[in-house]
Amino acid sequence: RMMRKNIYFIHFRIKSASPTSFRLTEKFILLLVFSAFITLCFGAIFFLPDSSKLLSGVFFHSSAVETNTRTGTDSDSNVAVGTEEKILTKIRKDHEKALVEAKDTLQKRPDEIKQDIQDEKDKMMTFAWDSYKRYAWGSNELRPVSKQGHSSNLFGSIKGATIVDALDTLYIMEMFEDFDMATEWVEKNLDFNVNAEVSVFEVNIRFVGGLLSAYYLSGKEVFRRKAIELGEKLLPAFKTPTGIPWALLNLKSGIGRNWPWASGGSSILAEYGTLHLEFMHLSKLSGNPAFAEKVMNIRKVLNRLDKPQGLYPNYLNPNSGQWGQHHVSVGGLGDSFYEYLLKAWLMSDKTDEEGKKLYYEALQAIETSLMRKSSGGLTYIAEWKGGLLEHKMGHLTCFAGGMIALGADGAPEDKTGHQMEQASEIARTCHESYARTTLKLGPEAFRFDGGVEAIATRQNEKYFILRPEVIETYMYMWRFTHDPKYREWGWEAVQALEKHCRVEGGYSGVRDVYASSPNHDDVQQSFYLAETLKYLYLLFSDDDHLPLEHWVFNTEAHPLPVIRKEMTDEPSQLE
Ligand code: DMJ
Repeated sequence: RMMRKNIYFIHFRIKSASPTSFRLTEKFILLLVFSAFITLCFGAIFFLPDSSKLLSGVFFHSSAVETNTRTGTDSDSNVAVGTEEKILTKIRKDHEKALVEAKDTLQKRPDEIKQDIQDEKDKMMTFAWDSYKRYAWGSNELRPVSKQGHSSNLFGSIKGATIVDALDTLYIMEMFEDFDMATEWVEKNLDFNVNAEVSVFEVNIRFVGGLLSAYYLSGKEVFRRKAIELGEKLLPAFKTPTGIPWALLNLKSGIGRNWPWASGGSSILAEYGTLHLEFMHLSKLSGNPAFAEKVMNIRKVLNRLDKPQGLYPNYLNPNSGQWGQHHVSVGGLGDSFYEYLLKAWLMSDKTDEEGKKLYYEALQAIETSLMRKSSGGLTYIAEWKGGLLEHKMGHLTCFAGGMIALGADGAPEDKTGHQMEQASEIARTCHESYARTTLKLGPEAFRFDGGVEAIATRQNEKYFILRPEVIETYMYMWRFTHDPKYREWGWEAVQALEKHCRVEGGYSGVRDVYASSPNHDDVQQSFYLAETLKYLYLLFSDDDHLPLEHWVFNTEAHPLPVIRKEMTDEPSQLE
């Protein structure tokens, strides 16, 4: 507006000037234009690329290379050489200055990016949320292409997964009107009295985790009440001979079972091993020790078992308490078990020494038996099947960069630097898995065999479903190193998401990241709002926004406060 005002002002002055002063102004303007032209010419000569050659040609009728080969016997040319050298030295200095400035700009870029992404993230979250509101309000997820609700059977007939998963993101991004709207929906509509089978793990990380975070951030009692109510509904899942819970549970009958495809009726490591954080908080908030007892018992069962090469197989039979197939993975079926060992220690104000010991021992076994470097120098975490390595790394496994960075500080035997190095190498590999695709989005799994590195070779591993793990790792790496490349990589992901995943009715996954144009899967996953957009936001936020010393993120990116020894039941304030 100021500029427009100035323009009006100049316009007015010119119009109202007398004919004489008008001619004077004309002369003045002419002079100005002329001197601008001269300045431009000089500027072009000095600063255009290859200006040294241009200078040599224009001023000395010889190239800089020729000058260097001169003998210096001719006095005229000696003068020229001297002058030229001065100019070249100046150019070199200017060049060095320009390099320093470029480096500075690069340092500054994250701030610019930050501004862009702060605007962009608002737009992204607003768009994802508004689309869900418009087309799928109350359903679990949104189908952004067909513009309707989507209900995954992971949640039985519990509704509103996106609402509960997004609550804390809305709060953190200060979208308070939407947060209030979501709160009202929870109060009136979130109902766990359903006669349906749910995934204990999924309901715990998304619903219990989401409600707990919403409670700790906002202090609203409804979230505490609902989290405890749901936690109580999950308790029958632990009624097995060993106390290792079932994967699936009917919330009405309390009858549980395991996935029919899981080795000999086994429970899954990443599922029964990813209850600890939420259940410790449930005990704290309810005063009921049962929650904590159930998850501590899982530890006891695991402690009694032999671990092949110190590794934890993905399958454990809840009846016999014996391992199923000896498959080991830091990706699907195993991933968040390791994450929760470390985070249990951190969330306990570093009092859970057993969690700490188990985490660092497991990480050592992973390093020895699963972590490998490709011939092209990329570090990856392979999978282990009955003693044989499968040189494949999942998108899910990419969270490990962030986990290892988060734990590096407490690493035993001076291994902090070593673990930070591992974390940064894993981040680099995962970035490569994005960079080597056409759409610049990461495949579900990528391989290091048959002559490829960090590339998906099987058609059914080429999809991208808006997963957060790679951005999660960038966020942790940024917090611990402040290396601008992590923000740049995050920004690359934003651009790819905007270009290929954004459709008219929200954000969608894509079926093949190597295709020349995206084929959309028509699902806006609830974890896109819970995790992907939240981690992106935090990647570009200041470190004191949800500081890692005070908050521990559950595996669905729901922040839970560290339980201080002296902590009361009062909700924490967002820092
Ligand atoms: C999320 O639900 C959680 O991060 C979980 O631990 C693994 N998979 C999805 C996101 O990819």
